[in-house]
Amino acid sequence: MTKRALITGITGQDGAYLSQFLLEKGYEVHGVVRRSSHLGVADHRLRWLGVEKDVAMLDGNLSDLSSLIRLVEQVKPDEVYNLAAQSFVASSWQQPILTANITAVGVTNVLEAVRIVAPQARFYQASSSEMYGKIQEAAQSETTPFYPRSPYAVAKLYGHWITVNYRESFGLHASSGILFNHESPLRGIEFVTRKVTDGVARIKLGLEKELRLGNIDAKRDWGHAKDYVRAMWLMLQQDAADDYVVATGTTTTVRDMCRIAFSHVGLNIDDHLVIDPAFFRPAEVDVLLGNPAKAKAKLGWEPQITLDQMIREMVDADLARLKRA
Ligand code: NDP
Ligand code: GDR
Repeated sequence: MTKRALITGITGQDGAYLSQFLLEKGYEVHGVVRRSSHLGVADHRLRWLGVEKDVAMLDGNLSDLSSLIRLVEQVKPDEVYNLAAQSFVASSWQQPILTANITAVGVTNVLEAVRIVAPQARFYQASSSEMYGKIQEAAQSETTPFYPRSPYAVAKLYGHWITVNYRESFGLHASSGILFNHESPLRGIEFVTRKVTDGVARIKLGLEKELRLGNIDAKRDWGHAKDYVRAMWLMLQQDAADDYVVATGTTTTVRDMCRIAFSHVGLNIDDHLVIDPAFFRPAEVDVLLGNPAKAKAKLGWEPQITLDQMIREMVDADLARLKRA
């Protein structure tokens, strides 16, 4: 029997890689797409991976419960991956209420649609290392206390706990993946890795002279999205639902991540990097470092792509894109 997956956030970075992964496994893939005036470019990431014709795009919105109920009735999914969110931390101070409506309450909408229409379906919630926020332990695991530091992180914490609650209250097979930062050539341009690789490619091609960033002392545990979507799927293949940290176990400053990008094209970071207070945040998460021991032991998951490999892949993809333009 062909398995059916329903993915919210299918037009985002992870939605694209997860679609490709599930299609390779023989799944029928359906995705929720919100209506916008830019329909036609919504599937640009799926097109980059060459899978846009293999997925069904369905009209819905995380803030509209009736649309989600209708889609779950229509698709009859075996697995539901809730990846949709207002996912940019910096924007969450500009749009805190929208962030709460989509990134927090939106999770309850998806869970309700599953509970009412397809309670046997397995559910994945895209939780985040941002929930740890103000660091309390050297390496964060599933038992580390949370201390969110942005409206986004507060919303994600709600999404995490409502997932745990629906598992405990209604017996749903609902798992929460606490994923640390993961990137790729399909990363949104507003996030720091992609901003850096795009900026370095532009400087290399003579299109720009400088790269303006905020807090380059922040440390992140960066992995590749392609590795991380595999962990999402593995969680839903387990007999019992659970929560898992997904991380590399290595942390790097924004500054050192930039160095990888600049040196890949033979440029000196000090000649081009400018610190711009406009990119500092009202509250910062200084250090994130995950402990993926549980995912390794129970899921047999391990990352395969290093930060160096990933940043070089991203710079090369940006160079190729800019040369085509
Ligand atoms: P993206 O920002 O690339 O994608 C977000 C997706 O959500 C897009 O498809 C977007 O659609 C969709 N979306 C936003 N609002 C709505 C809405 N109201 N209704 C329906 N869809 C909506 O995120 P990523 O792919 O990077 O991340 C996937 C998930 O994982 C997110 O929930 C994110 O918060 C979480 N996460 C990400 C991490 C990372 O490092 N990437 C780490 C930990 C968690 P549109 O194309 O129309 O904008
Ligand atoms: P983050 O990712 O907030 O960790 O959330 P982002 O790449 O935006 O920031 C990482 C760190 O870099 C610092 N930084 C800058 N960030 C951006 N975007 N732009 C800059 O110019 C800049 N300069 C310095 C930031 O201050 C921060 O410390 C991502 C998202 O994908 C979330 O959805 C996800 O939950 C978390 O990762 C885990």
